[in-house]
Amino acid sequence: MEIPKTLIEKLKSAKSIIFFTGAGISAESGIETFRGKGGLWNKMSAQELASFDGFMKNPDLVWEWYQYRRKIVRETNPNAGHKTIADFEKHFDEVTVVTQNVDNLHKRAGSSSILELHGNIERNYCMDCKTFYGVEKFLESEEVPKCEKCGGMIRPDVVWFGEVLPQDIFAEAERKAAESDICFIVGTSAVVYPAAYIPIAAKRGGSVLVEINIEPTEITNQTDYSIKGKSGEVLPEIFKMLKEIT
Ligand code: BJW
Ligand code: ZN
Repeated sequence: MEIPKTLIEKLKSAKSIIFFTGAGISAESGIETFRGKGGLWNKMSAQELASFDGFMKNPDLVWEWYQYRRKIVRETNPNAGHKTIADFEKHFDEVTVVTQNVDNLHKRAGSSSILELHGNIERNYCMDCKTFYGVEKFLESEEVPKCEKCGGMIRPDVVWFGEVLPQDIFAEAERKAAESDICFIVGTSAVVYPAAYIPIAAKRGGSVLVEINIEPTEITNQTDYSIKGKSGEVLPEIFKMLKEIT
């Protein structure tokens, strides 16, 4: 793994950093990615499992799939990539994590400013009265539970295909991206929109784009630095080099 010295120099004078993260950052924790080798969408239908229509067609199947993934999330832990991102807060005035992940691992690693674009698998809400429920509430339910207040169907608080992202969170993410000095793009294929506009907003605002991924992606040719490697190895190395010169 080759970390360019000029990147470390740029980091030295940076004040505001954003990390735009995707499923790849959690791969080393044991959570499957969606695309690429071994990705979830290679063996399962995205349309059936991650869309409103899919849920309405077969609610219990979709619910069961989310319960299965929740169990995996609870059994895993943040890895060196998540932890290093949290450590960046010790060195920079402003560090924002903009994540497409729903797994809560950035929070568990200790990051304090996290914008979740696609929701959080550890929350549910009632489709009728919009009451929110924590993950513990229906942990043992094998079928879609009913709301305690109104009897409505409970669904995971995640953003499915065709659904609108939480608008205030997306707007805040765009603003932080445009104001950032450096934007790390970590472990994402950068094919899902509108989330993939975040690094573009950063670039338009003059930010330096740094990609960390085991493979080239849709955004690679727009980045200033593309570092090939696992995020759990590359991020700690960058942080180590940064500490050595500051
Ligand atoms: C490593 C590594 C290691 C591995 N270290 N790296 C054009 C413009 C705008 C929208 C669209 C458009 N064309 C189509 C659309 C619609 C659609 C979309 O973008 N589709 C594309 C796939 C084509 N977008 C939507 O539907 C969005 N909503 C929307 O557009 O609303 C507006 C609207 C509403 C109504 C009508 C019309 C418009 C919503 C998108 C919601 C995405 N939801 C999911 C599921 C979330 C819940 C759940 O988890 O179950 O979000 S899908 C899935 O993809 C998940 C992810 O957050 C998202 C992104 O995936 P990510 O994180 O990039 O993962 P992978 O697997 O793709 O990549 C992993 C990467 O890691 C790889 O590159 C590996 O190499 C790498 N890696 N190990 C470093 N150790
Ligand atoms: Zn309700």
